[in-house]
Amino acid sequence: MTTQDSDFDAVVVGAGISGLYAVYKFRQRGMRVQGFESAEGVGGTWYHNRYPGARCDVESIDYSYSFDDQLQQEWTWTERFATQEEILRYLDHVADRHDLRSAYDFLTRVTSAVYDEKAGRWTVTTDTGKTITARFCILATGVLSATNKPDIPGRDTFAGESYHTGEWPHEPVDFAGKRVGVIGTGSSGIQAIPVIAEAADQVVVFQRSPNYSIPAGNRRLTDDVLAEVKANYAERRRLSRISGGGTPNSPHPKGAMEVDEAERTRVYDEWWQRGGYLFTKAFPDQMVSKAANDTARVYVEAKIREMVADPEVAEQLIPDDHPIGTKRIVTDTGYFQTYNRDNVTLVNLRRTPITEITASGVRTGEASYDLDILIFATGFDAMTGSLSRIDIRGRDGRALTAEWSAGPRTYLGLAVDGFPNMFILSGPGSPSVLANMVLMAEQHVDWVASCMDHLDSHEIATIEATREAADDWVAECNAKAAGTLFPTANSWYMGANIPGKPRVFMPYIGGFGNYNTICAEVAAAGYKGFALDGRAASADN
Ligand code: N01
Repeated sequence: MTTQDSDFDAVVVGAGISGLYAVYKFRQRGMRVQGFESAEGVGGTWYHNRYPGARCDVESIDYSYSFDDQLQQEWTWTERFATQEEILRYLDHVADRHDLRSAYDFLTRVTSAVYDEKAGRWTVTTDTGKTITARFCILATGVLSATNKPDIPGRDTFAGESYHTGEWPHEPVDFAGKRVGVIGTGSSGIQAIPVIAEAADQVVVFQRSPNYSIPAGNRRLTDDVLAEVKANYAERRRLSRISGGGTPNSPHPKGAMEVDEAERTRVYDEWWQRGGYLFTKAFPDQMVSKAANDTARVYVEAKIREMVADPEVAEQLIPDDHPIGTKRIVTDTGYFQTYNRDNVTLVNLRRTPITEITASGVRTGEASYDLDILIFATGFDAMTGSLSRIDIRGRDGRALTAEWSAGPRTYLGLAVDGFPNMFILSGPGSPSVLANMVLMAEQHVDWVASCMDHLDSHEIATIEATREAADDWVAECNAKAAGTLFPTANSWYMGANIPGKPRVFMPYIGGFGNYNTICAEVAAAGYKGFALDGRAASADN
């Protein structure tokens, strides 16, 4: 390889939704782009999370790219909430349609990204021994991709088949006649358990914390529905971009405490029918006022009691440790009813914690459960885990992990002071997981591409967040979170699921629409809060 062959305009780490679009967009600008992806194919989260029942909790017609109008007109989503398989097929199609695979080295994990101050370039090395340099380093590493397998005593001694939902094998897992244990009742566990229960002989659910979950109300999309959506796609996308969460759904005009009980129930009935995590958005005060939240909580808890035949089991499935919505509400299909089956057992780890995993199964303080298959639905080192697993170094060899030892610090979620020409896509400090991740990715990539246009047209080599701007943005993110009920939950949003991880509410919770406006204003002001070629930008440059 000649030196020139290994020098690129941009390196894109990750071939998920944001990485693929970044490659597309940067190539449109005429850039030489090198992509790296640790998996064998494209898709990111949707490549790895193949567990039974895996589906998106954002409607398929919204959870899809908007940049290619012909694509959105041509593609036919079959269900309201797409399966993992359908989303992966879609992303494969996008990659083929725009020849995006050719930019990537697959089965290649980036191990380090180091900024060379003298050259003003990033040096990126991989586990395959490849080293390249690039002017821009784009981290599209995903927010729910670094799996968390808790350090339970004896974890690796289990002699049967063992899987993590986030690293699911490509070959089908045969549950027939098997005794299956599932540890974890977050979105992954709650989606997988009903499907596994249909096939397996026995399912034992090891639940540490119950979760709120709302039926998806999934259905096939008819030709008429699709025709209407497609005729109005531009408006649908416009509404999504100014919305709080990146979909065209807006809450009731009044707060839950401003309407009478009949109206409140009518609204909750309506949002219950819409299905899934959107329930958080029924009333504008639901996530900021405990009293308002309690009305939503009581409504959902009554539904759980209706769905579960055994009242004692129902009580154990009702959360008592967080306001509804402060952990992501799960979007399920038949979850609570699964506990009415004879072959499903709930083990309440709050009462009897797991003491160890043995060769034959799981032991709690009270009993031993012999299993053939053990599934870890135990989540992710969310938002920062995929970044901290790469040795990322900015000016003076400063490590990103050290800079973030008290929690992630970014400006706009996009940039970090001391790390010039590095952009994080959909990461901490941006609306990220609180928004529709596809439109989020497009917004970030479009912003970065416009920024590159600005740099090039002004002959500016580097852009870097100022420390002051990052400090202010972190303070703004914290203030926004503090005005809500979210920090009261031990959620992965807060880093609370990973022992030793700093407790910081990581996404920006000021709303996707507001965030888009802020990013546009920063750009219009000559990249306010950024230093261009080492000089702090001001409103008049
Ligand atoms: O992970 P989680 P997930 N012993 O962290 C339990 C998105 N997603 O993969 O709460 C026993 O939510 C843990 O218990 P606790 C979505 O944004 C979306 O399910 O820590 N249990 C919890 O029950 C979602 O929020 C979709 O007490 C242990 C579970 O494991 C996010 O991904 C589908 C334990 C982990 O739940 C993460 O969801 C799937 C231990 N030592 C995922 N350690 C859709 O689009 C952990 N747990 C629908």
